Amino acid sequence: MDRKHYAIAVGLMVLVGGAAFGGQESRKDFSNEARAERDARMGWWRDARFGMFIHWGIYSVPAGVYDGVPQQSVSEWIMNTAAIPVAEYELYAQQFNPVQFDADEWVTIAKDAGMKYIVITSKHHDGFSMWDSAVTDYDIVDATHFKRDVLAELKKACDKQGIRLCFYHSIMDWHHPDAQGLFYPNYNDSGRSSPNFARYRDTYLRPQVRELVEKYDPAVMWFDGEWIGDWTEEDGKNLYNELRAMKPSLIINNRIGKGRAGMQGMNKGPGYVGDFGTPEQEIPPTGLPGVDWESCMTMNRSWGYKACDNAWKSSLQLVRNLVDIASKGGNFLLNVGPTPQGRIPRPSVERLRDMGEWLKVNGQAVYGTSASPFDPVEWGRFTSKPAEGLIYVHVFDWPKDGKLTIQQLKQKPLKAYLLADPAKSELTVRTSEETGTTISLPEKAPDPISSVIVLQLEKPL
Ligand code: H79
Repeated sequence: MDRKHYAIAVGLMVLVGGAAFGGQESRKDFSNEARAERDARMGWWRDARFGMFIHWGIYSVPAGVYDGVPQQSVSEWIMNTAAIPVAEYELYAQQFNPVQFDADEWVTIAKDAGMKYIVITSKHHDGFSMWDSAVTDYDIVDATHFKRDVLAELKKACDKQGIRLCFYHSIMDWHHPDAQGLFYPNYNDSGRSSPNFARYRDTYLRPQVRELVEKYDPAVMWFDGEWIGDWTEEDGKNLYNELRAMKPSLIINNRIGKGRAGMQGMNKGPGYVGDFGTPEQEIPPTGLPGVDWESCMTMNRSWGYKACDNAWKSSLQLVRNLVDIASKGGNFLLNVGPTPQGRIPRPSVERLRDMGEWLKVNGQAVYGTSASPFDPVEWGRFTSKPAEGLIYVHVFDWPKDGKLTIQQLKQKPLKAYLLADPAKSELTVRTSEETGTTISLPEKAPDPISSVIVLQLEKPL
Protein backbone atom coordinates (compact mmCIF):
# COMPACT_ATOMS: atom_id res chain seq x y z
CA MET A 1 0.00 0.00 0.00
CA ASP A 2 2.65 2.49 1.00
CA ARG A 3 4.97 1.51 -1.79
CA LYS A 4 2.12 1.63 -4.25
CA HIS A 5 1.20 5.07 -3.05
CA TYR A 6 4.77 6.21 -3.56
CA ALA A 7 4.99 4.59 -6.99
CA ILE A 8 1.89 6.46 -8.10
CA ALA A 9 3.38 9.72 -6.86
CA VAL A 10 6.61 9.07 -8.75
CA GLY A 11 4.64 8.19 -11.87
CA LEU A 12 2.71 11.43 -11.67
CA MET A 13 5.89 13.42 -11.30
CA VAL A 14 7.28 11.86 -14.46
CA LEU A 15 4.02 12.58 -16.30
CA VAL A 16 4.07 16.26 -15.48
CA GLY A 17 7.67 16.40 -16.62
CA GLY A 18 8.85 17.14 -13.13
CA ALA A 19 11.82 15.80 -11.34
CA ALA A 20 11.17 12.39 -9.94
CA PHE A 21 14.01 10.35 -8.57
CA GLY A 22 16.19 9.24 -11.45
CA GLY A 23 15.41 12.42 -13.29
CA GLN A 24 17.50 14.60 -11.08
CA GLU A 25 19.52 15.96 -14.01
CA SER A 26 16.39 17.64 -15.30
CA ARG A 27 15.43 19.04 -11.92
CA LYS A 28 15.68 22.76 -11.49
CA ASP A 29 18.78 23.91 -9.65
CA PHE A 30 17.83 26.41 -6.98
CA SER A 31 21.38 27.19 -5.92
CA ASN A 32 21.88 30.34 -7.97
CA GLU A 33 18.76 32.18 -6.98
CA ALA A 34 18.79 35.90 -7.74
CA ARG A 35 19.52 38.12 -4.73
CA ALA A 36 16.10 39.79 -4.85
CA GLU A 37 14.28 36.45 -4.94
CA ARG A 38 16.29 35.17 -2.04
CA ASP A 39 15.64 38.33 -0.04
CA ALA A 40 11.90 37.95 -0.67
CA ARG A 41 11.93 34.29 0.34
CA MET A 42 13.97 34.90 3.50
CA GLY A 43 12.09 38.09 4.43
CA TRP A 44 9.69 36.76 7.06
CA TRP A 45 12.43 34.61 8.61
CA ARG A 46 14.90 37.50 8.94
CA ASP A 47 12.21 39.69 10.50
CA ALA A 48 11.07 36.98 12.92
CA ARG A 49 14.31 36.78 14.94
CA PHE A 50 12.85 34.47 17.60
CA GLY A 51 11.46 30.95 17.30
CA MET A 52 10.61 27.97 19.50
CA PHE A 53 12.45 24.68 19.08
CA ILE A 54 10.52 21.67 20.39
CA HIS A 55 12.27 18.36 20.99
CA TRP A 56 9.58 15.82 21.63
CA GLY A 57 9.59 12.11 21.12
CA ILE A 58 9.44 8.79 22.94
CA TYR A 59 12.79 9.61 24.60
CA SER A 60 10.71 11.79 26.93
CA VAL A 61 9.48 8.53 28.53
CA PRO A 62 12.87 7.42 29.95
CA ALA A 63 13.62 11.16 30.41
CA GLY A 64 17.34 10.54 30.79
CA VAL A 65 17.24 7.42 32.99
CA TYR A 66 18.02 3.91 31.74
CA ASP A 67 17.81 0.82 33.93
CA GLY A 68 17.63 3.06 36.97
CA VAL A 69 20.84 4.82 35.98
CA PRO A 70 20.71 8.54 35.20
CA GLN A 71 22.54 9.15 31.93
CA GLN A 72 25.09 11.89 31.38
CA SER A 73 23.94 12.64 27.87
CA VAL A 74 21.15 14.75 26.47
CA SER A 75 17.92 12.76 26.78
CA GLU A 76 17.12 12.40 23.07
CA TRP A 77 20.40 10.52 22.61
CA ILE A 78 19.61 7.84 25.22
CA MET A 79 19.10 5.07 22.66
CA ASN A 80 22.67 5.61 21.51
CA THR A 81 24.44 6.50 24.74
CA ALA A 82 22.86 3.68 26.78
CA ALA A 83 23.18 1.33 23.77
CA ILE A 84 19.53 0.31 23.96
CA PRO A 85 18.66 -2.37 21.36
CA VAL A 86 16.08 -1.34 18.75
CA ALA A 87 13.42 -3.84 19.89
CA GLU A 88 13.72 -2.68 23.47
CA TYR A 89 13.70 1.02 22.62
CA GLU A 90 10.54 0.50 20.56
CA LEU A 91 8.70 -0.37 23.78
CA TYR A 92 8.86 3.26 24.92
CA ALA A 93 6.30 3.98 22.19
CA GLN A 94 3.76 1.88 24.07
CA GLN A 95 4.33 3.92 27.21
CA PHE A 96 4.08 7.23 25.41
CA ASN A 97 0.59 8.55 26.05
CA PRO A 98 0.72 12.35 26.37
CA VAL A 99 -2.97 12.88 27.04
CA GLN A 100 -2.33 16.37 28.43
CA PHE A 101 -1.02 17.59 25.08
CA ASP A 102 -2.88 20.68 23.92
CA ALA A 103 -1.59 22.14 20.66
CA ASP A 104 -3.39 25.44 21.18
CA GLU A 105 -1.79 25.85 24.58
CA TRP A 106 1.73 25.23 23.23
CA VAL A 107 1.25 27.66 20.38
CA THR A 108 -0.12 30.27 22.79
CA ILE A 109 2.94 29.82 25.02
CA ALA A 110 5.20 30.42 22.00
CA LYS A 111 3.15 33.37 20.81
CA ASP A 112 3.03 35.01 24.23
CA ALA A 113 6.81 34.62 24.44
CA GLY A 114 7.08 36.71 21.28
CA MET A 115 8.14 33.80 19.11
CA LYS A 116 7.14 33.88 15.45
CA TYR A 117 7.76 30.29 14.40
CA ILE A 118 7.96 26.79 15.83
CA VAL A 119 10.37 24.06 14.76
CA ILE A 120 9.30 20.68 16.12
CA THR A 121 11.00 17.30 15.74
CA SER A 122 9.08 15.33 13.12
CA LYS A 123 11.71 12.62 13.59
CA HIS A 124 14.84 12.67 15.73
CA HIS A 125 17.87 10.38 15.45
CA ASP A 126 15.93 7.56 17.19
CA GLY A 127 13.78 7.26 14.05
CA PHE A 128 10.37 7.64 15.69
CA SER A 129 7.92 9.70 13.61
CA MET A 130 5.66 12.19 15.33
CA TRP A 131 2.95 12.19 12.65
CA ASP A 132 0.87 9.55 10.89
CA SER A 133 3.49 8.64 8.31
CA ALA A 134 2.43 6.58 5.30
CA VAL A 135 5.77 4.83 4.96
CA THR A 136 6.05 3.37 8.47
CA ASP A 137 4.06 2.14 11.42
CA TYR A 138 6.82 3.35 13.75
CA ASP A 139 4.94 6.55 14.37
CA ILE A 140 2.82 8.29 16.97
CA VAL A 141 -0.50 7.19 15.47
CA ASP A 142 0.30 3.55 14.73
CA ALA A 143 2.67 2.64 17.57
CA THR A 144 1.20 4.36 20.64
CA HIS A 145 -2.01 4.22 22.62
CA PHE A 146 -2.23 7.96 22.13
CA LYS A 147 -2.93 7.62 18.39
CA ARG A 148 -3.09 11.35 17.73
CA ASP A 149 -1.17 13.14 14.98
CA VAL A 150 0.49 15.92 16.98
CA LEU A 151 1.93 17.60 13.88
CA ALA A 152 -1.54 17.86 12.37
CA GLU A 153 -2.89 19.34 15.60
CA LEU A 154 -0.02 21.80 15.84
CA LYS A 155 -0.47 22.81 12.22
CA LYS A 156 -4.09 23.67 12.87
CA ALA A 157 -3.26 25.62 16.02
CA CYS A 158 -0.38 27.47 14.32
CA ASP A 159 -2.53 28.50 11.38
CA LYS A 160 -5.19 29.73 13.75
CA GLN A 161 -2.74 31.79 15.82
CA GLY A 162 -0.51 33.06 13.02
CA ILE A 163 2.64 31.12 13.90
CA ARG A 164 4.70 29.38 11.22
CA LEU A 165 5.16 25.67 11.73
CA CYS A 166 8.49 24.11 10.74
CA PHE A 167 10.04 20.67 11.11
CA TYR A 168 13.31 19.30 12.42
CA HIS A 169 14.06 16.05 10.62
CA SER A 170 17.00 13.76 11.25
CA ILE A 171 18.82 12.24 8.30
CA MET A 172 20.56 9.82 10.64
CA ASP A 173 18.16 7.08 11.80
CA TRP A 174 19.03 4.52 14.50
CA HIS A 175 15.86 2.54 13.85
CA HIS A 176 15.72 1.89 10.11
CA PRO A 177 17.64 -1.29 9.20
CA ASP A 178 19.07 0.26 6.03
CA ALA A 179 20.45 3.29 7.83
CA GLN A 180 22.74 1.52 10.28
CA GLY A 181 26.07 2.60 8.85
CA LEU A 182 26.76 4.29 12.11
CA PHE A 183 26.92 1.92 15.05
CA TYR A 184 26.80 2.92 18.65
CA PRO A 185 28.57 3.69 20.81
CA ASN A 186 30.80 5.19 18.20
CA TYR A 187 28.63 8.10 17.06
CA ASN A 188 31.74 9.99 16.12
CA ASP A 189 32.78 7.40 13.57
CA SER A 190 31.23 8.97 10.54
CA GLY A 191 33.23 6.86 8.11
CA ARG A 192 31.12 3.69 8.31
CA SER A 193 28.74 2.88 5.60
CA SER A 194 25.45 1.01 5.20
CA PRO A 195 25.28 -1.01 1.98
CA ASN A 196 21.56 -0.26 1.65
CA PHE A 197 21.63 3.39 2.58
CA ALA A 198 20.35 4.46 -0.87
CA ARG A 199 17.27 2.34 -0.28
CA TYR A 200 16.63 4.08 3.05
CA ARG A 201 17.18 7.43 1.34
CA ASP A 202 14.85 6.78 -1.57
CA THR A 203 12.07 4.68 -0.06
CA TYR A 204 11.96 6.12 3.44
CA LEU A 205 13.73 9.40 4.13
CA ARG A 206 12.74 11.25 0.95
CA PRO A 207 9.13 10.00 0.92
CA GLN A 208 8.78 11.01 4.57
CA VAL A 209 10.09 14.49 3.99
CA ARG A 210 7.89 14.88 0.92
CA GLU A 211 4.94 13.79 3.02
CA LEU A 212 5.72 16.46 5.58
CA VAL A 213 5.92 19.16 2.94
CA GLU A 214 2.74 18.01 1.21
CA LYS A 215 0.61 17.43 4.29
CA TYR A 216 1.72 20.23 6.59
CA ASP A 217 3.25 22.89 4.33
CA PRO A 218 6.14 23.72 6.71
CA ALA A 219 7.81 27.13 6.45
CA VAL A 220 11.26 25.69 7.26
CA MET A 221 12.76 22.23 7.00
CA TRP A 222 15.51 21.93 9.59
CA PHE A 223 17.69 18.89 8.94
CA ASP A 224 20.20 17.31 11.29
CA GLY A 225 22.28 14.13 11.59
CA GLU A 226 23.82 14.90 8.21
CA TRP A 227 27.35 14.12 9.33
CA ILE A 228 27.00 10.36 8.85
CA GLY A 229 29.34 8.93 6.28
CA ASP A 230 26.55 7.71 4.01
CA TRP A 231 25.10 11.16 3.41
CA THR A 232 26.82 13.30 0.78
CA GLU A 233 26.72 16.92 -0.31
CA GLU A 234 25.18 15.68 -3.55
CA ASP A 235 22.40 13.96 -1.60
CA GLY A 236 21.84 17.26 0.16
CA LYS A 237 21.73 19.26 -3.06
CA ASN A 238 19.31 16.79 -4.64
CA LEU A 239 17.00 16.85 -1.65
CA TYR A 240 17.20 20.63 -1.45
CA ASN A 241 16.18 20.98 -5.11
CA GLU A 242 13.49 18.35 -4.73
CA LEU A 243 11.88 20.18 -1.82
CA ARG A 244 12.21 23.66 -3.31
CA ALA A 245 10.58 22.33 -6.49
CA MET A 246 7.63 21.20 -4.38
CA LYS A 247 7.47 24.44 -2.45
CA PRO A 248 9.62 27.25 -3.89
CA SER A 249 9.26 29.45 -0.78
CA LEU A 250 10.60 26.75 1.54
CA ILE A 251 13.58 27.68 3.71
CA ILE A 252 16.08 24.89 4.49
CA ASN A 253 18.99 24.91 6.93
CA ASN A 254 22.59 24.13 6.03
CA ARG A 255 22.51 20.70 7.69
CA ILE A 256 20.79 19.31 4.62
CA GLY A 257 24.29 19.12 3.12
CA LYS A 258 27.83 18.76 4.41
CA GLY A 259 28.73 22.43 4.69
CA ARG A 260 28.56 23.13 8.38
CA ALA A 261 31.67 23.50 10.43
CA GLY A 262 30.90 21.44 13.58
CA MET A 263 28.88 22.97 16.41
CA GLN A 264 29.98 26.44 15.36
CA GLY A 265 27.47 25.75 12.63
CA MET A 266 28.38 28.20 9.88
CA ASN A 267 29.55 26.86 6.55
CA LYS A 268 33.14 25.78 5.99
CA GLY A 269 33.23 27.70 2.73
CA PRO A 270 31.15 28.88 -0.21
CA GLY A 271 29.14 26.65 -2.50
CA TYR A 272 27.49 24.38 0.06
CA VAL A 273 23.75 23.84 -0.03
CA GLY A 274 21.32 25.37 2.49
CA ASP A 275 19.86 28.74 3.35
CA PHE A 276 21.20 29.47 6.81
CA GLY A 277 23.96 28.53 9.23
CA THR A 278 23.12 26.66 12.41
CA PRO A 279 25.34 27.41 15.42
CA GLU A 280 24.36 24.96 18.16
CA GLN A 281 24.55 25.96 21.84
CA GLU A 282 26.68 28.95 20.93
CA ILE A 283 26.49 32.47 19.61
CA PRO A 284 29.04 33.47 16.98
CA PRO A 285 31.48 36.21 18.06
CA THR A 286 30.31 38.43 15.18
CA GLY A 287 27.75 38.36 12.41
CA LEU A 288 28.76 37.94 8.79
CA PRO A 289 27.31 40.41 6.28
CA GLY A 290 25.02 38.63 3.82
CA VAL A 291 25.03 35.36 5.76
CA ASP A 292 21.82 34.15 7.39
CA TRP A 293 22.13 32.15 10.57
CA GLU A 294 20.20 30.96 13.58
CA SER A 295 21.60 29.93 16.97
CA CYS A 296 19.70 27.06 18.51
CA MET A 297 20.01 26.64 22.24
CA THR A 298 18.55 24.80 25.21
CA MET A 299 17.22 26.47 28.36
CA ASN A 300 18.81 23.80 30.54
CA ARG A 301 21.27 21.21 29.16
CA SER A 302 19.14 18.65 27.37
CA TRP A 303 17.02 19.14 24.27
CA GLY A 304 14.58 16.35 25.01
CA TYR A 305 12.82 16.29 28.38
CA LYS A 306 15.23 15.19 31.11
CA ALA A 307 13.76 14.94 34.56
CA CYS A 308 16.97 15.60 36.52
CA ASP A 309 18.27 18.48 34.40
CA ASN A 310 17.91 21.59 36.54
CA ALA A 311 20.65 23.70 34.99
CA TRP A 312 18.26 26.40 33.87
CA LYS A 313 19.54 29.60 32.34
CA SER A 314 18.03 32.73 33.83
CA SER A 315 15.47 34.86 32.00
CA LEU A 316 18.02 37.67 32.06
CA GLN A 317 20.55 35.49 30.27
CA LEU A 318 18.01 34.35 27.70
CA VAL A 319 16.81 37.85 26.85
CA ARG A 320 20.40 39.05 26.57
CA ASN A 321 21.18 36.10 24.30
CA LEU A 322 18.31 37.15 22.04
CA VAL A 323 19.60 40.72 21.95
CA ASP A 324 23.19 39.58 21.38
CA ILE A 325 22.06 37.39 18.48
CA ALA A 326 19.88 40.11 16.95
CA SER A 327 22.78 42.56 17.20
CA LYS A 328 24.80 40.18 15.04
CA GLY A 329 22.00 39.69 12.50
CA GLY A 330 20.92 36.19 13.57
CA ASN A 331 17.83 34.38 14.80
CA PHE A 332 17.38 32.70 18.18
CA LEU A 333 15.77 29.25 18.18
CA LEU A 334 15.14 28.51 21.84
CA ASN A 335 14.30 24.97 22.86
CA VAL A 336 11.70 23.36 25.08
CA GLY A 337 11.50 19.64 25.85
CA PRO A 338 7.91 18.67 26.69
CA THR A 339 7.14 15.89 29.17
CA PRO A 340 5.75 12.46 28.26
CA GLN A 341 2.42 13.77 29.58
CA GLY A 342 2.45 16.46 26.92
CA ARG A 343 3.31 19.54 28.95
CA ILE A 344 6.00 22.15 28.42
CA PRO A 345 7.96 22.11 31.70
CA ARG A 346 7.04 24.87 34.12
CA PRO A 347 10.56 26.40 34.36
CA SER A 348 10.50 26.80 30.58
CA VAL A 349 7.07 28.39 30.61
CA GLU A 350 8.16 30.86 33.30
CA ARG A 351 11.21 31.94 31.31
CA LEU A 352 9.19 32.27 28.12
CA ARG A 353 6.68 34.45 29.94
CA ASP A 354 9.49 36.74 31.12
CA MET A 355 10.88 36.99 27.61
CA GLY A 356 7.43 37.79 26.24
CA GLU A 357 6.99 40.56 28.77
CA TRP A 358 10.31 42.08 27.81
CA LEU A 359 9.49 41.80 24.11
CA LYS A 360 6.09 43.40 24.56
CA VAL A 361 7.90 46.59 25.51
CA ASN A 362 11.06 46.20 23.46
CA GLY A 363 10.04 44.06 20.49
CA GLN A 364 10.49 46.79 17.91
CA ALA A 365 14.20 46.81 18.79
CA VAL A 366 14.41 43.12 17.84
CA TYR A 367 11.89 42.20 15.13
CA GLY A 368 12.78 43.34 11.64
CA THR A 369 16.10 44.76 12.78
CA SER A 370 19.52 44.47 11.21
CA ALA A 371 22.88 43.89 12.81
CA SER A 372 24.74 46.53 14.78
CA PRO A 373 26.27 49.32 12.71
CA PHE A 374 28.96 49.76 15.39
CA ASP A 375 31.75 47.70 16.90
CA PRO A 376 30.76 45.78 20.03
CA VAL A 377 30.74 47.50 23.41
CA GLU A 378 30.93 45.90 26.85
CA TRP A 379 27.85 47.49 28.38
CA GLY A 380 25.28 46.37 25.82
CA ARG A 381 24.40 45.82 22.15
CA PHE A 382 23.07 47.71 19.12
CA THR A 383 20.45 46.79 16.56
CA SER A 384 19.30 48.96 13.68
CA LYS A 385 16.72 49.67 11.01
CA PRO A 386 19.00 51.24 8.42
CA ALA A 387 16.33 52.37 5.95
CA GLU A 388 14.49 54.22 8.71
CA GLY A 389 17.63 55.73 10.22
CA LEU A 390 16.95 54.01 13.53
CA ILE A 391 19.49 52.71 16.01
CA TYR A 392 18.40 50.80 19.08
CA VAL A 393 20.82 50.95 21.98
CA HIS A 394 20.36 47.95 24.29
CA VAL A 395 21.83 48.81 27.66
CA PHE A 396 22.70 45.80 29.85
CA ASP A 397 24.80 47.75 32.38
CA TRP A 398 23.14 51.04 33.19
CA PRO A 399 25.75 53.79 33.71
CA LYS A 400 26.09 54.91 37.30
CA ASP A 401 27.02 58.46 36.33
CA GLY A 402 23.94 58.83 34.11
CA LYS A 403 26.04 59.28 30.95
CA LEU A 404 26.17 56.82 28.11
CA THR A 405 28.71 57.40 25.36
CA ILE A 406 28.63 55.88 21.90
CA GLN A 407 32.03 56.75 20.49
CA GLN A 408 31.28 55.63 16.96
CA LEU A 409 28.18 57.79 16.51
CA LYS A 410 29.43 61.06 15.01
CA GLN A 411 26.13 62.44 13.73
CA LYS A 412 23.78 63.97 16.25
CA PRO A 413 20.48 62.09 16.37
CA LEU A 414 17.32 64.09 15.74
CA LYS A 415 15.81 62.48 18.77
CA ALA A 416 16.66 60.04 21.56
CA TYR A 417 14.16 58.44 23.93
CA LEU A 418 13.59 55.36 26.05
CA LEU A 419 11.55 52.67 24.35
CA ALA A 420 9.89 51.93 27.69
CA ASP A 421 8.69 55.54 27.93
CA PRO A 422 5.25 55.87 26.29
CA ALA A 423 5.62 59.67 26.27
CA LYS A 424 8.90 59.34 24.32
CA SER A 425 10.37 62.18 26.39
CA GLU A 426 13.49 63.42 24.72
CA LEU A 427 16.82 62.61 26.30
CA THR A 428 19.59 65.18 26.21
CA VAL A 429 22.24 64.28 23.66
CA ARG A 430 25.66 65.81 23.00
CA THR A 431 27.63 64.90 19.89
CA SER A 432 31.18 65.83 19.00
CA GLU A 433 33.71 64.64 16.44
CA GLU A 434 36.20 63.62 19.12
CA THR A 435 34.08 61.82 21.71
CA GLY A 436 31.08 60.68 19.67
CA THR A 437 27.62 60.87 21.20
CA THR A 438 26.79 61.11 24.88
CA ILE A 439 23.25 60.58 26.13
CA SER A 440 22.05 61.74 29.53
CA LEU A 441 19.99 59.08 31.22
CA PRO A 442 17.69 58.89 34.22
CA GLU A 443 19.21 57.43 37.35
CA LYS A 444 17.33 54.17 37.25
CA ALA A 445 17.26 51.67 34.40
CA PRO A 446 13.72 51.08 33.07
CA ASP A 447 14.48 47.36 32.90
CA PRO A 448 17.13 45.45 34.87
CA ILE A 449 17.49 42.91 32.04
CA SER A 450 18.07 45.34 29.20
CA SER A 451 16.79 48.85 28.54
CA VAL A 452 16.47 50.20 25.05
CA ILE A 453 17.22 53.74 23.88
CA VAL A 454 15.89 54.68 20.45
CA LEU A 455 18.04 56.98 18.35
CA GLN A 456 16.31 58.56 15.38
CA LEU A 457 18.91 59.76 12.89
CA GLU A 458 18.44 62.39 10.24
CA LYS A 459 19.39 60.09 7.35
CA PRO A 460 19.14 56.39 6.64
CA LEU A 461 22.25 54.50 7.71
O1 H79 B 1 18.69 17.79 18.24
C1 H79 B 1 19.68 18.32 19.10
C2 H79 B 1 20.74 17.33 19.35
O2 H79 B 1 20.24 16.06 19.73
C3 H79 B 1 21.40 17.27 18.01
N1 H79 B 1 21.31 18.62 17.49
C4 H79 B 1 20.48 19.38 18.40
C5 H79 B 1 19.68 20.41 17.65
C6 H79 B 1 22.74 16.77 18.09
N2 H79 B 1 23.08 15.69 17.49
N3 H79 B 1 24.33 15.48 17.71
N4 H79 B 1 24.80 16.42 18.44
C7 H79 B 1 23.84 17.27 18.72
C8 H79 B 1 26.17 16.48 18.82
C9 H79 B 1 26.95 15.83 17.76
C10 H79 B 1 28.21 16.17 17.57
C11 H79 B 1 29.00 15.49 16.62
FE1 H79 B 1 29.80 16.22 14.97
C12 H79 B 1 28.55 14.73 15.52
C13 H79 B 1 30.39 15.42 16.71
C14 H79 B 1 30.80 14.63 15.61
C15 H79 B 1 29.67 14.20 14.88
C16 H79 B 1 28.73 17.53 13.86
C17 H79 B 1 29.70 16.98 13.07
C18 H79 B 1 29.37 18.19 14.93
C19 H79 B 1 30.71 18.00 14.75
C20 H79 B 1 30.91 17.27 13.61
